[in-house]
Amino acid sequence: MQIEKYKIAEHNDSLAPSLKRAYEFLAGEINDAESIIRKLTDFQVAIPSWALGTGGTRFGRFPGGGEPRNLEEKIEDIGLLHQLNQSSGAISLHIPWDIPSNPSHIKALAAQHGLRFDAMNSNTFQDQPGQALSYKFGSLQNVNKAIRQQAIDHNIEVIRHGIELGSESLTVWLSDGSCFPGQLNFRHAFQNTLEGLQEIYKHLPDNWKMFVEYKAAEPNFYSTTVGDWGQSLLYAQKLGPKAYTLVDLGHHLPNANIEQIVSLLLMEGKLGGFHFNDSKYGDDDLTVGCMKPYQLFLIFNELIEGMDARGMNHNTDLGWMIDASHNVKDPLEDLLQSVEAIMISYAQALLVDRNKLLAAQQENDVVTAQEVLQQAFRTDVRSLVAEARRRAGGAINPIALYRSEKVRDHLIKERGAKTMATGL
Ligand code: LRH
Ligand code: MN
Ligand code: MN
Repeated sequence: MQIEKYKIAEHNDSLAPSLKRAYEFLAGEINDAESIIRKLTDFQVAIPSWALGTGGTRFGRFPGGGEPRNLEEKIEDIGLLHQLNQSSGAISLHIPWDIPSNPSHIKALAAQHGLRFDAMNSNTFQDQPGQALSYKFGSLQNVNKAIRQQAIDHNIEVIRHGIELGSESLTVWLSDGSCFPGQLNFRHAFQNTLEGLQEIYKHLPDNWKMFVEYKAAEPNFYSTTVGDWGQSLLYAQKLGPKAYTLVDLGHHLPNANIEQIVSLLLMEGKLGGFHFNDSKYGDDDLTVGCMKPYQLFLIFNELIEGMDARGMNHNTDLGWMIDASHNVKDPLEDLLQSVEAIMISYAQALLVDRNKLLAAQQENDVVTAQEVLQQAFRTDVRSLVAEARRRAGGAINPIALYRSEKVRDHLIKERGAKTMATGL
């Protein structure tokens, strides 16, 4: 379903006076609101195809109704999000959950909704029906060469699907590792994995990037073969210039300083992309910004500092993706909240007075450095983000409009109350 343009206009008219008051006040308080609005308008975050259904827990799955039944409906859902916030102009697919049976039709449908295809994700962490060999003891790391080859072939197939759709990157996340001491020879596991990645790398078109995603633990709980940013960077460096590290916010050991990781990866030109989410305990995949908004701001602060130092384009030079989904919210409302949290943190980080911060750092003036950061973080930028959205043709309050238009009820009527999207 789509929301008629006049509905967005009516909604915006009703909220325009209060937005105008808030925005004009803020624009008078900060430097160059217009340039921040332009950056916010350009900034697009890819939505993961697997977040459109109510995510599973290890113990059960409770679909909420009206979930997309196929890739076409997933694209329609993201089209709707993009209509509302004008910041979700890309989709990230997971194969085989989203095999496009008719790629040119899928490509055209996405284009109709103003969406492009962000990174393609491969899946060698589950066995699929009819699959010849099992990944129970890993995929690229496996002691069995035939299993390694099966995983390599799958990744090459994912690249092929991506080429047909116009994607330009492959994200490889491996669940490979071990659950018990002694289970695995770490060196052999690393070498097998590197050889497999090298084989896959050979099949990347010239304009493609490979993102090597790391994760500290789960499903393996003793060792993970791409367990942290150091290991991912090691693979990426050995692979070559098209390989980069991908940071998923939920994939670190507790209290890891993610902003420092980001800064150093950027310095090395090896940060490729992001999976945004939030967490309290582990890879919780919660809504972005719901637990640690200050951490998110500090990460964006380093992103902007590092990207500007390297002359990078904020929107196009890194892969921005959400990787969040869970089981108690309407997935579309949840994604609207996640994108909003990203835009807010980005806007706050754009407000940081970099010259003043650098001067304070040079003088070891710790108090001023903290003041500079917190001045930006404590600025309420919601009207700036809403104004950027309004000017781009989106809704001033996407969730309010989604609710008043009863989108979920329509989706349930159209698709049924018992549908379940493919995914975790
Ligand atoms: C692994 C992960 C990875 C997968 C996705 C479904 O935890 O973050 O990105 O592809 O979840
Ligand atoms: Mn991820
Ligand atoms: Mn994850």
